[in-house]
Amino acid sequence: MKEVVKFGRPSGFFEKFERRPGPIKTNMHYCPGCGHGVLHKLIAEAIGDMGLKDKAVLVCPVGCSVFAYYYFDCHSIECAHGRAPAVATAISRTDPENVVIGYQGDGDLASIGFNQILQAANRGENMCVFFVNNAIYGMTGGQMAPTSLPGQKTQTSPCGRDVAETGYPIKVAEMIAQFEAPVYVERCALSRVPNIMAARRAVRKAIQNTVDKKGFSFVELLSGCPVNLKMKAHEMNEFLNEKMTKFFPLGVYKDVSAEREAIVRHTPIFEPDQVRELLFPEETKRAVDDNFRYTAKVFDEERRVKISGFGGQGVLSLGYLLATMGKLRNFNVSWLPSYGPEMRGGTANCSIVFSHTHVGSPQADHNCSMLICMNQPSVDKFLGQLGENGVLLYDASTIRQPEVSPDKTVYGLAASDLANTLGDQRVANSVMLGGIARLMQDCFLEGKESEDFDLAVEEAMNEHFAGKPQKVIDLNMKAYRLGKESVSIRFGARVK
Ligand SMILES: Cc1ncc(C[n+]2csc(CCOP(=O)(O)OP(=O)(O)O)c2C)c(N)n1
Ligand code: SF4
Ligand SMILES: [Mg+2]
Repeated sequence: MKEVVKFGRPSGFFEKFERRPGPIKTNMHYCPGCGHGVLHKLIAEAIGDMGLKDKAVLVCPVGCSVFAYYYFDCHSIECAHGRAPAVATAISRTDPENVVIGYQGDGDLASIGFNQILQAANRGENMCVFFVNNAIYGMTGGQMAPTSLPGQKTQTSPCGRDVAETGYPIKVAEMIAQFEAPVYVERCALSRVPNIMAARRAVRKAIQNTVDKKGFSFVELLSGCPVNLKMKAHEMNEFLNEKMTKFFPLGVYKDVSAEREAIVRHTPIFEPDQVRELLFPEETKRAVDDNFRYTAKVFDEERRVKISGFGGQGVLSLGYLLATMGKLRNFNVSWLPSYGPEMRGGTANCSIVFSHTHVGSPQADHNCSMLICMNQPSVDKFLGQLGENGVLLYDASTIRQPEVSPDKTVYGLAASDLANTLGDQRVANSVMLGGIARLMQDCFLEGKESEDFDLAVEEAMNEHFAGKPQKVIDLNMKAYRLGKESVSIRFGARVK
């Protein structure tokens, strides 16, 4: 008699399972009677028949089906336990032409990764997910799963699942169907032939929805694990048909696939200027004015500034003012404060980085372009971080004249004493800002940009002290102007 093969190996499977270790390269590794093998075949048939071998991306879980990629002749990726929905989201979003197929067990999906699947479903990611509910942790030897039935004996519930202790089995299909976004949710069983044929239809429908970009489709499959449930084949089928379906009724829980249009997601914006314009429309409008584009050579590279002193000297505010000026003039800028637990008297410093392009690290701890010190310990600690050709500005009221290498430029300004003459020690930082203006105009800025510095200071002060009485802004501007005209020490490489 001639042998007729009615249902051969689906073309969505490899001819031989070369990745499988050991000598047997034609059989799957699943136990006899396991539902995974049945579902694999349904998916492989669909991938082959629907011509998706080059487009399908199978997202594999941790569990007995961890090695699903041994078998499927399509793209595949293995994920950390429960994280398949996040990985699948990335694959789907990076290329909408990918046909993303999630595959998860009940421990993977309904326990460690439960939040992941709910969020992916709620976002309506374009993917289909096949959820193998075998009411047990199969791979690890039969511990209770979130879907184990009340009274079900497992390794971790030897007397049977006690709902008073561990709650009730989670009905995942029903939960997912409650969300607005999913288009199709069905529960099937991999038991007798009519059920398997219904599962076959469900698998194809879910995959077709993904091809059509309809969004999230979910098929739960009640599945056998005869080994861990310690059942013979016919007992396993009875368990699925009689016991599991009582708690997990089969059927379609939601199907709006026909009504839903294909999803159109906005193309993500990667252009920093465009993002800035969207987030800060007003500031961008002001800052794109030609006057605000600083073209000085000093800004050809990223510039790192460190400001340091005692807490209470306004070190952080001075840094923030500088950062605000940078922001108002369309620089990318970062401000990173660092201070001890004591607000006054302790040490404080901050890093400010200006750049025409992106800011790498916001930390200025080496190769600084400018170091501004308001107490002696700051000079002692940070002078070594001043880069080649760097500029130091120090408060000459409190700091002795530092010794520097010939490439450095040094500005000294008796900021604390000058602040005292204005009757308020707290404006020493604005006096120092005047010193910064002087050194910027001496060493780096020219023409329009040099003139603009005062305006930028005024705008930054207005923003920084917004809501404070006008006299606060006036006093700080006065301190700034005083600082600018009072620099008493200048020497080094850049001083002509
Ligand atoms: C982060 C992490 N925690 C725990 C495990 C151990 N572990 C491996 S598989 C598994 C449960 C698998 O059960 P299920 O998802 O139901 O798959 P099944 O084997 O039943 O198909 C667990 C807890 C792991 N691999 N990684
Ligand atoms: S342990 Fe259970 S789930 Fe795992 S392969 Fe065997 S039958 Fe299938
Ligand atoms: Mg399981």
